[in-house]
Amino acid sequence: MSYRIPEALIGEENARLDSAHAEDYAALGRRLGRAGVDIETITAKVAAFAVAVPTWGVGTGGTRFARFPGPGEPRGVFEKLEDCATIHQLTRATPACSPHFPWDKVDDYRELSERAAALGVGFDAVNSNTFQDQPGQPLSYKFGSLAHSQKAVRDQAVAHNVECIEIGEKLGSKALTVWIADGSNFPGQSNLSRVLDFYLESMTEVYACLADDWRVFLEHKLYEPAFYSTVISDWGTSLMAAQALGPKAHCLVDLGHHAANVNIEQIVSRLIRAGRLAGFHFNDSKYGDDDLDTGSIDPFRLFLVFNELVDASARDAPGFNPAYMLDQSHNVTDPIESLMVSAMEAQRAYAQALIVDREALAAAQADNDVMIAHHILKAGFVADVSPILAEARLRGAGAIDPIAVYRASNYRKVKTKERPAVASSSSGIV
Ligand code: RM4
Ligand code: MN
Ligand code: MN
Repeated sequence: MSYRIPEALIGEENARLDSAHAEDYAALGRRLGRAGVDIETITAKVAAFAVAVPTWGVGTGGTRFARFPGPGEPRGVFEKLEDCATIHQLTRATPACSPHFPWDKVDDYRELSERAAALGVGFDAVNSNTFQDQPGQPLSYKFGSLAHSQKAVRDQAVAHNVECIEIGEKLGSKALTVWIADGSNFPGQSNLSRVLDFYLESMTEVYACLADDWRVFLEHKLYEPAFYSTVISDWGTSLMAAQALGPKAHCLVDLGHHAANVNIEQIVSRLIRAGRLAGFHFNDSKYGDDDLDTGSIDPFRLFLVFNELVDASARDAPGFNPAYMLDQSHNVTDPIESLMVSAMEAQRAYAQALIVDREALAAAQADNDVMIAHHILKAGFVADVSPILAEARLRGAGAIDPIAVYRASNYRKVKTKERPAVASSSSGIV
């Protein structure tokens, strides 16, 4: 049996921190209470918040220049599941993982489901991959996939997406996420109208294979790997496509997939308004699709996104049911540590948005009292809600300080022995 962090170690580490934590939680409770916020309500909501971990995120990522693999990396999906389960064990915030095919292909999906269940994790949206060629693949995706100029390539890409749905059904997933790299590098290389028609034709076939309780998430991205035009480049195109396909199609917002300075929270609000927000791929960025850790560069923007989500939930926006996932590339950190911290950063932004006084905010907005409106919103962002997050973990038998327990456990060292490196590990994004 492979190594798992002993529950006793979590208990010991928690015991060390417990009294200081209890003091901090009580103090924050009193502070929030004075502002009319019940800390218990917030803690319960934070405890119920879940964000999925991408299976491709637990391997070390890389850039197009190099990848520097870390020790003890998972060598296949079964080992990726162990790492996902460890992240959940300590944070209690990541009960599901989001698999990517064919990277996570196995012969026996029942065995995979059973292993996941034994580890205490489930499966979120399945991701298709028509942005790379696989060994032995008959036709190349070099010039596109679902929107390729040739029908035979489009058919192959459709068949792959249908296979992903079939695999997802075996794993208990309820959604397919489709991100395509299709686009062009030169003006004139492709017909900008025709490629969108091809995409819609292909996606109509994929859509037809969705069960009644399934959804398809369309993920837009401005550029890269195509550098002149991208077929599903922005939320406008994504929404147009979702509306053309039908009610099961929704628009997924990957935070890194926008032009610099774009107002992402406003995009989120528009998609909610249209009843088409699929959910998120959380990450952070400075320049482009950097895939840096969630909340590491611009936590205020993350808070503003959550502010829209809490606002939508408070007014019961029709069709509002977002799926939360992380999508990051960990090039210089231990992926398990990055994913734990990122899940907690998403929870932090959520908690901060929950404590905003929405009635007072609406009143200030109605009065055009600009400074007070801004001040009310900002009060949520500047509040240190860490004790709420720790309390939610503690109540779920997680760790008050997940990083400390992880380091004390020597998990990575043990896994390095358990998982001797193989020549061609499929871990991580390069
Ligand atoms: C893309 C996109 C997709 C992810 C791949 C690995 O940029 O974000 O969601 O599946 O990267
Ligand atoms: Mn993504
Ligand atoms: Mn991306």
